[in-house]
Amino acid sequence: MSIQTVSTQPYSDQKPGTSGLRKKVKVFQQQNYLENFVQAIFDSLEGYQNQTLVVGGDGRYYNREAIQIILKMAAANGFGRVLVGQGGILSTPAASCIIRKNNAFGGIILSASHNPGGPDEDFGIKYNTGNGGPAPEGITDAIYDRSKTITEYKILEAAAIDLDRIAIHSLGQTTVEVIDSVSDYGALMETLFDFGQIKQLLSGDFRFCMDSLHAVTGPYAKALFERRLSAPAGTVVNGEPLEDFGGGHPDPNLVYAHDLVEVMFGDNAPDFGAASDGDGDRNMVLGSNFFVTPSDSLAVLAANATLVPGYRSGLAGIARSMPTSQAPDRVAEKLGIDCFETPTGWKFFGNLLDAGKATLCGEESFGTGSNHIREKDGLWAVLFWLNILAAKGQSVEEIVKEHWGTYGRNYYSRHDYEGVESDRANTLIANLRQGLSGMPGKTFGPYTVDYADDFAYTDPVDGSVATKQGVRIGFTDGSRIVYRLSGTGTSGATLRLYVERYEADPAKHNQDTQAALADLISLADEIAQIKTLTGRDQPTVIT
Ligand code: VG1
Ligand code: CO
Repeated sequence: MSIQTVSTQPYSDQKPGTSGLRKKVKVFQQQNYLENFVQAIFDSLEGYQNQTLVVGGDGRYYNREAIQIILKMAAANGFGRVLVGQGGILSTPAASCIIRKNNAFGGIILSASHNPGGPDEDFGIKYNTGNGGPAPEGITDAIYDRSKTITEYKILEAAAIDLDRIAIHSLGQTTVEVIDSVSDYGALMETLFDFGQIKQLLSGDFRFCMDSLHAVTGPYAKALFERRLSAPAGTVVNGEPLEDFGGGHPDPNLVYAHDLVEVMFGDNAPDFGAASDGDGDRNMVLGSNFFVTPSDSLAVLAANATLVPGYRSGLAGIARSMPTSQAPDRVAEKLGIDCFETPTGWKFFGNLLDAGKATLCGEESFGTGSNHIREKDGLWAVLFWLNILAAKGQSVEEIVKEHWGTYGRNYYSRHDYEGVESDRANTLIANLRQGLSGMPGKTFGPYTVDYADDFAYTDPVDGSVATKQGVRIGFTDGSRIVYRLSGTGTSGATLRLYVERYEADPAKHNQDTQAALADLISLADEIAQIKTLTGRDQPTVIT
């Protein structure tokens, strides 16, 4: 086995977005495209000689080929040990768990998360650091810079590793261990939740449906819920990971997880329903005929955290991404703890978690997590809900409505305009930015603008600054409109509009969300001229 140094030409488009580099599979299959990016990652790091690297992905099309390339490049670049999930499978939270448990130098996760998979769909790759979390912007910027000037990469000439059997292999001087994808993660969950109490709930009359959407959580959910926690066989549906996720979007929301939504809003609906995304870091939770918004979910978990063994001693703080509703802020206020507001993307939570400033984190995009790892964690959120349901003996709807009764309700919705021409989307945002300084004090019907800005964030731990993270317009009654462009898409631009209104009066807590937000939604269009500038009459996805 010899190390080859291969000459290459740089690509100009390898800038990581909200969560790693995501492109069409066909783009990744171009000559040396993946190799260049992997070498750019290694070239941006220091001190990894003889250290451990964790590698795994969500099982989508091209996962296995990519892993074989990465293993040979890790060996040629001098890693001492590589841990790879069996079959190339590691959910994003499991990868984070394994990096931390093994004191690895870092990890490479292959996923385009909730984006579709298959030969004509999406692939993705991202680097996580030794704390188990997504690389911060300092590192992703360095990787991008390096990718623009790269001239060669190193790869070992060797046969492919058998990824399907748990075994230890030698690749040149490097040890490659094919490990069980589930066991370390399952053991961590067991330290956090009252498995006895949950088991009692799941083995009784309580009915639970977990939809893994043919993505990575299938094996994890079956091991945890059906085997370890005695839920009936068949509780986990669509539990076989498929390279194309069965042709769907592995995105746990009301639109793409429609089979589950039909079950949960049908006759004789189960008590609890949940779904997770392609790489297992997102979650959607539903009660019988009842949808819990991700922002409310974070608030409810925070308010009830001390019912769960891993959080018995309380929370140090809560963190939420800027567009997430302010429901968690109200819980933090009552608990007398901080609530941090960060830019979109889990990488911004890492420092707060490492510094012990936040215990729970969440995003409106169906992401919830805690300091147990450094990624959002879909099945963790499902277990957290099950633990609360078991401890309180109430239904999902009762728990959420009681929560609104105590804290008030933040009506909240996100409208996505997918596949908009990039020029049109950029013009819309540029126009908004230009108008910001004149906004405060303006009135629109009953709404008076309190503040208007382009969100900037200074990390309270390392002082790093992130600018241009989304246009916010806040009104004097606490309502908000937020506009930003997605950083995870692979074609055209996706405009995201986030709308929020607070309602203190319990008599007004049972309105339909879109109706309750209707005047703000039309105001959002009036201010940004969404219909005119995007050429779209309505959003592609409403959550
Ligand atoms: C989206 C979400 C963001 C999330 C990111 C990665 O980003 O809005 O909250 O962190 O996806 O999630 P964007 O830039 O498209 O809005 V995942 O499950 O891809 O790892
Ligand atoms: Co994901």
